[in-house]
Amino acid sequence: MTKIVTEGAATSNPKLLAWVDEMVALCKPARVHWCDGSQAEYDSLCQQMVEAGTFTKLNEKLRPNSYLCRSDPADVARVEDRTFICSKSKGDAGPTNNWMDPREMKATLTALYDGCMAGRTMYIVPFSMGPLGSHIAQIGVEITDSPYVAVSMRIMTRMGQKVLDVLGNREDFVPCMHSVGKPLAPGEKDVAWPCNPKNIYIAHFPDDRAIWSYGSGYGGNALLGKKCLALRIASVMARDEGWLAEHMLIVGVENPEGEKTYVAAAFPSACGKTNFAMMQPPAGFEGWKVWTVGDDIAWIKPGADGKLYAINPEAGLFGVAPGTGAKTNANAIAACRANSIFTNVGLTDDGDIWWEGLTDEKPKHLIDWKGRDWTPESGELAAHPNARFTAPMAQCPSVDPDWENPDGVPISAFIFGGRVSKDMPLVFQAFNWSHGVYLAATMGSEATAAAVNQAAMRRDPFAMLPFCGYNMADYFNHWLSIGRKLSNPPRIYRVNWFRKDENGKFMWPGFGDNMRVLKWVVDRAHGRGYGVESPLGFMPRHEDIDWNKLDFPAEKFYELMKVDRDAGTVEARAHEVHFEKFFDRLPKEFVYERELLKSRLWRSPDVWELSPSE
Ligand code: O2Y
Ligand code: MN
Repeated sequence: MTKIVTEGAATSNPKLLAWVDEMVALCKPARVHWCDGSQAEYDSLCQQMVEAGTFTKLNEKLRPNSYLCRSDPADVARVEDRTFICSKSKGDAGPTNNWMDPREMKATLTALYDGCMAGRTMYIVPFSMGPLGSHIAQIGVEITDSPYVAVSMRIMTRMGQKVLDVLGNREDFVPCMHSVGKPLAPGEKDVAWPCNPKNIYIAHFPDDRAIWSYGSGYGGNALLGKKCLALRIASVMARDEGWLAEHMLIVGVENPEGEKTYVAAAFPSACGKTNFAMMQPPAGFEGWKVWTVGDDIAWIKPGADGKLYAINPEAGLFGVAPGTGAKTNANAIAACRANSIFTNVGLTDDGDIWWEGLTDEKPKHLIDWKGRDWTPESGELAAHPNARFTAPMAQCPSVDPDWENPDGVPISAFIFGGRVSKDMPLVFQAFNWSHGVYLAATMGSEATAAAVNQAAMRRDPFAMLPFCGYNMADYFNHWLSIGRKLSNPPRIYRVNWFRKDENGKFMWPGFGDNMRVLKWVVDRAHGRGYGVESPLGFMPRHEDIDWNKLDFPAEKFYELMKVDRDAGTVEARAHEVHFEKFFDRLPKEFVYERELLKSRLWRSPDVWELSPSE
């Protein structure tokens, strides 16, 4: 056998070296490169991708050190139906995950990995999820044949030699195996975005704490630190070790007196999560500031003082580009002003990027995400709807000074929100922890903009449906048991920015005005604000919300907050259907929570309304 060239970062970790040797023998790459995480390495990999046609260097004046990337049009998003939780028993994966026997999955993937990197470079990417050396952080090592993955991991995680130094000879790293699944025959010309979209597997082995991915080079399928490690595998670690790995943003809300309150929030996709994470307070909230700790994932541990402390395990933003503009999210736009990668967006004639919603005025001409000429008259999208910007978190103007605090930030409130056009009030607070867990477990979003009917409601408990690495009923029980350990648990809230009036118009302005709701949330978390007991939870009266510089009459607010008894009862019955699939693993508390909800509704008027006299 010819000896292959190995270069880059160095380690003497026996377990890591043995695993890499094993994967080299299996995948048969032409070269092996250990990523050191340096700028020089990043620049050289980007240049290599420019030469391969994968990247286009953007105008250095307009978008310094940044690149456009076009993926294969068949490889543009996470593929949930090819995502597997391969726990020993099917029951441990639960009814909401695809399961395959781990031995069968390993046999299938070992056959696919055999020779899969022929003609390519194997990159060894050591990374830390969380600040280096933090007691909450975890180390992973991704083996990949994609330079796009290697450079993206440098933005999204702490990556390179410094991670190997912290790891030393420890054995507790998460092995993350990835291949685009497109070996090159001798002399075969490569394509710009190699992938194997008909044969994708994103496999998780919770019992081994390992990840094996094959066939896709895109996003969450390939950058294995994000959804695969930081959520699916970490949720299993968290269950076993008594902490929480959550699909949540983290913000610090600072009032004009300088008091800062940290809040974590979970929203399913298309509910404005990134905008909330980088919220700019509206007129009337001068002196208030919303700081960003994280926009997508939170790792949360109980502290010795009985409070919960959270870190953002990521170091970058992998945000949805379309719809993000200076008016909707100026902080995100500023974050990707330089040192960023833009995947599947439009390329303007002056060498910058554009997507729908970036500016009000469309460019007269550009090259679209498929590399074709585009004009506003084309009748096609310039950017793919799941086009992404990858940008360093540190470049976000609202980044919290404590975002890399290795001990995390103390969490005072959890917010859960879906997208519901009818019957779901703007905001209410759970009566207690177990009621809050029930609210989070039953949350959902409408699949379409159509009027609510239960069939159209996609339940997404805790916004974790695609990301929980084990049985979700066990996950609900885990949340209940965490609450029991806390002396001062965070308060829990449900929000809904998307209620519509009888003309189909949104009743709540959203965006920066969500600050008004956030202020009440924070006040309540400190035991200051007032809350009226409604059938659903504690609600603010009109006078409990700060309306400075917004004309929002009491009648309109009470319309936004009202509870329809029959609709609420239909919803409560739908919870029963939603939970049926979990059988006897479901927490008994949920049965009682549902019956309490029904009883509160039975005893309420047809339409329960707050009134100015309340
Ligand atoms: O399509 C992908 O691979 C990205 S999915 C994603 C990216 C950033 C944050 N959240 C998500 C998500 O699906 O929740
Ligand atoms: Mn997400």
